[in-house]
Amino acid sequence: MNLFKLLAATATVAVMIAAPAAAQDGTRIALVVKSLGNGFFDAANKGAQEAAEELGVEVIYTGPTAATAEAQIEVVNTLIAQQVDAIAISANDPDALVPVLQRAQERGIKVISWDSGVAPEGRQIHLNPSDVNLIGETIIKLAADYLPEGGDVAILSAASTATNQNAWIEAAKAAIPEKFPNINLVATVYGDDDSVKSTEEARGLISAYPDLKAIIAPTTVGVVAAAQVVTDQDLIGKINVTGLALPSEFKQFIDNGASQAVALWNPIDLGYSAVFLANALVEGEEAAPGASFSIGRVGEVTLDDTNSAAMAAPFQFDASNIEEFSKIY
Ligand code: RAM
Repeated sequence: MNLFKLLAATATVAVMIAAPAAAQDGTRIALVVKSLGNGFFDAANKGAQEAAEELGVEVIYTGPTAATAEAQIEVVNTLIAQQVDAIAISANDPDALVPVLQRAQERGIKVISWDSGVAPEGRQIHLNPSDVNLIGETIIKLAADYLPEGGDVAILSAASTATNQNAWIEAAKAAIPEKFPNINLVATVYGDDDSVKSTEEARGLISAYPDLKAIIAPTTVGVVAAAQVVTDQDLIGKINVTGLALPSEFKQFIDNGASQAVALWNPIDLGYSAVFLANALVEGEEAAPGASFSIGRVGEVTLDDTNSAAMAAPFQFDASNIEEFSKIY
């Protein structure tokens, strides 16, 4: 690998962090994230580097500075030029990346999506963190559990095109009428996994909906921003912030009461598992419905009819356990 060429090519769109792990067999797997500077993806990279060491491959952690599909296309083009062996991407859009990822596959690069999926035409495997319907139901339940009388809730999401959040929101909406009939979802807004935008959107929700009882943010960036706004506006006890949160970033808001509980899967395990799947394809394993793949110490996954699989169930964090988990991720 020509490091100078690599750095020059990526300088305008992304910060490239070459992996410290020594590759034994020359295999290079790129872990492309929605955006850099997100603690969730940093934790996933921790697991990815662990898998790299175990498998004797190199993992290149990369992504754009802003969570957009356009910026990810530039990152992928750079990786094609570098002739990496595999790309494992958490996508900012299910469709916009398909052409560039098809081009990568035509050049012999194996492509999987993980966390946030690419449409089946653009990848060989997709790894969901957990079952999509289960996550959708979980995020509504987290709000409903603390609203015995029901009431108005709003969703603060990530990018409006994010595959994962959109799928979870759809599943959440589908669960409301039957399972949570007194929950009234008044709005869904998008903070783009950007702290500033998420803060503005949280403030907007609070001023537009005076009876708001909960903000559900199925994004680790949005949930922190919303909890900070609730704290700053002295609304603790009036608006419960919940959703998907990284315990290390969110513990302070369980401690101060801005949130009763949140959920997440293990992001370290997710990055680790993605690298195992990408490497299996590099080693010649075939992705097909019904095929099983080892994800190392995390276990095994079997592909469904869209070549997708799910890693593990989400885990709930509250005052009883967030301290312990905040030390891990
Ligand atoms: C943010 C990202 C990521 C999502 C988590 C829960 O960090 O949007 O894709 O899985 O939240």
